[in-house]
Amino acid sequence: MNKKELLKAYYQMLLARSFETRVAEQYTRGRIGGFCHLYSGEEAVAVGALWHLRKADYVIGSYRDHAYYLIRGGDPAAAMAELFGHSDGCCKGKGGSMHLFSSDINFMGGYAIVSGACPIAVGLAQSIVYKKEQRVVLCFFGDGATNQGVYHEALNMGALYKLPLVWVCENNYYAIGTSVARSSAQESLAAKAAAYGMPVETVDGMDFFKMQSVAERAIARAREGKGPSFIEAKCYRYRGHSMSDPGTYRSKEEVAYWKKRDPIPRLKAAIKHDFEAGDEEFDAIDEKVRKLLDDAVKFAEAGRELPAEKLQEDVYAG
Ligand SMILES: Cc1ncc(C[n+]2csc(CCOP(=O)(O)OP(=O)(O)O)c2C)c(N)n1
Ligand SMILES: [Mg+2]
Repeated sequence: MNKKELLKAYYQMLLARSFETRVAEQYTRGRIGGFCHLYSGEEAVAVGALWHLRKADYVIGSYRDHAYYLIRGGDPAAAMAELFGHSDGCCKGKGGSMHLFSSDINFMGGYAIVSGACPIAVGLAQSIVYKKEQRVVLCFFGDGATNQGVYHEALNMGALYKLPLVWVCENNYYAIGTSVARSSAQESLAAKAAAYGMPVETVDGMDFFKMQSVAERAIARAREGKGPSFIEAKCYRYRGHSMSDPGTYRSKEEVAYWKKRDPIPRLKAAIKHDFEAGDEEFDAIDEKVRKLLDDAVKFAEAGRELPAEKLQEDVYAG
């Protein structure tokens, strides 16, 4: 990858991280209601996984969904307005934090039900085969999803029918406060998925380079019609499960260990090492992100809720 591409990856990660910082501020000020889960710490997983996708490909994921939407090219202002519950949000304020969606960028949504996106990903992939399209589906979910019944049905069907799917498991070691060790008889989530007869890989999800490389192989395989692959990305969320979780089940040492592996300074250092990139180039990106998010917050502040009589619109298709 050249310097320009790497600076783009840095920009995407910084945008995702900084968006979450703004969301936390606005949530604390009471402007955002409902459940709200932040992605801070896991940016290399999403940026790396999505790096080799094409515009026409589908992305779908869990409720921790702001980063997916932004990295796919969603408008930060429309996302912020959505979180505020305002009518100019990407779902007219009806979805909120957990249900961002935009067919314009083929982001088929965040889903609040643990593993809820997995069977829908299978359906999307089946539609691709049925319509003889060239797209692939990339589906994000957490470690907790791997204990759900429907998850196993989805993995089985995807592999059985050789569907154009890439499964990306964000193993951040916890489902709310329950660790993988306490909830999964098989702690290797890759080993658990291997039972369905598809290639599996475990990767350092805090490393953008490793993440994109593993995803590149999986995406190419899906595109060639060879069927799904499974990626277990080991990562860590820096904040509690949601805005209402202080995260007291994790030790300070554990959080500090993972903060040392922060994917953003790690990528910055790599770019500086490999190319002649000065601080001013990073400062310019920081400034661009700051301005974009200032504007996003202003846009959200200026909006209004949808009138009550419009609430039942867009509920059913057709
Ligand atoms: C079917 C179902 N059961 C329980 C919940 C409550 N719940 C919300 S998030 C969550 C934890 C999921 O953890 P994981 O899949 O590891 O994703 P992470 O939050 O770590 O990204 C649970 C149990 C839910 N939303 N859906
Ligand atoms: Mg988890």
